[in-house]
Amino acid sequence: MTILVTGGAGFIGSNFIYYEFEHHPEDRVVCIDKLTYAGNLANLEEALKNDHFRFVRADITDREAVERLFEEEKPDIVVNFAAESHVDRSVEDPGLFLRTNILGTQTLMDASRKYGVKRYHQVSTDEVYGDLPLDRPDLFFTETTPIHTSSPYSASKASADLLVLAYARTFGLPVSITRCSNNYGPYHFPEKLIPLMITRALADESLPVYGNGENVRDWLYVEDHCAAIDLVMRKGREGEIYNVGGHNERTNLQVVKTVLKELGKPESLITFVRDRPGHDQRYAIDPTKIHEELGWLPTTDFDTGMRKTVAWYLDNRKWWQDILAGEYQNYYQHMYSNR
Ligand code: NAD
Ligand code: TDX
Repeated sequence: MTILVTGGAGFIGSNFIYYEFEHHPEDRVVCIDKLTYAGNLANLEEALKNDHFRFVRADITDREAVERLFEEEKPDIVVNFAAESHVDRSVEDPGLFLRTNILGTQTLMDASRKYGVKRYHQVSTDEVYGDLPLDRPDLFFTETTPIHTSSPYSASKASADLLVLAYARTFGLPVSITRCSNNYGPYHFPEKLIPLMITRALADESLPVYGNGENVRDWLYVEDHCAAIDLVMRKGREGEIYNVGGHNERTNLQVVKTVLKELGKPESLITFVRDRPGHDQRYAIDPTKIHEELGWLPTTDFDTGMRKTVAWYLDNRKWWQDILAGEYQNYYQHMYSNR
């Protein structure tokens, strides 16, 4: 079987490619990635040595390039990870998010229709449901929670989801969607909360916590997300949405303090900065459906996952130091200098 993975040079996509090689070594994996600032071929160094792997640098909104690749590879399954994924950047430049996240999805689905793929899987997010209030810990997102987005990023992801469901209903495209909570683990780009805090704490730099740090995220170790996607794209029911999360809610402040404790760094590094505009309060996933239908359960608890993640950043300093030495340096200045 040939699996086309889009955005495979990013955080979750690269972890997913390694998951596939480990669990389905008989399958061929083709990766298409534009290599934006978030895409990094170093993530795929090991994959590139595998005979069952091909990497193609292209933009998912480039119809000609996408169709050429489908013509050459005739993929059985398409898994779409490719996206602009950082909420703060979507506040700076919404247009880019709409192009990649919505029109890119359309381009991939048009090619999937033309070449008769057996399953088009959309990697979506819990952010499409908006947020939950902090004083209602009894509430969780289910697959029937109405879409209610807050940022240009989440609006673009929700728009893509609606388009996926429309292609299923109108054209009979065999689709599935997973909506996952916040991931963490190896290859996480150091603009996101956990890797940003690890890499800055290691340099004894201030740790910018937005607002009062009481916003809650539901954290899932990336390998558990990969297992869920693998299960849904192979065995999940066509046309269905599956929420993915492991009931691992933490305030941002708790997460940052966990990082500091793991690294043996002082809490005095924490600095409260101006809040993110439209900042979602709390995300919390109810994963009952994927558990009951497909038997999925997370296998890595938060403490173990954080230990593994911090160890990975300590063992792979060159990976993130190369990123910090590049264009990303300007990004930090631009986004945080006036906070
Ligand atoms: P990421 O930013 O680390 O990686 C995105 C990848 O997509 C990069 O390799 C980038 O080069 C590529 N890409 C971007 N625009 C492209 C384009 N136009 N054409 C081809 N490639 C392009 O993102 P991530 O954190 O790995 O997220 C992957 C997917 O999972 C996204 O769709 C995101 O919305 C979703 N998701 C992420 C999380 C999370 O916590 N990170 C949680 C739930 C869902
Ligand atoms: O410097 C920071 N300080 C801070 O307090 C950063 C970068 C973040 N935060 C806060 C904002 C959020 O409440 O930490 C929380 C997590 O922030 P991000 O890492 O930017 O993630 P989030 O906005 O929750 O979105 C992530 O999860 C859902 C991914 O980036 C999305 O792609 C995914 O869909």
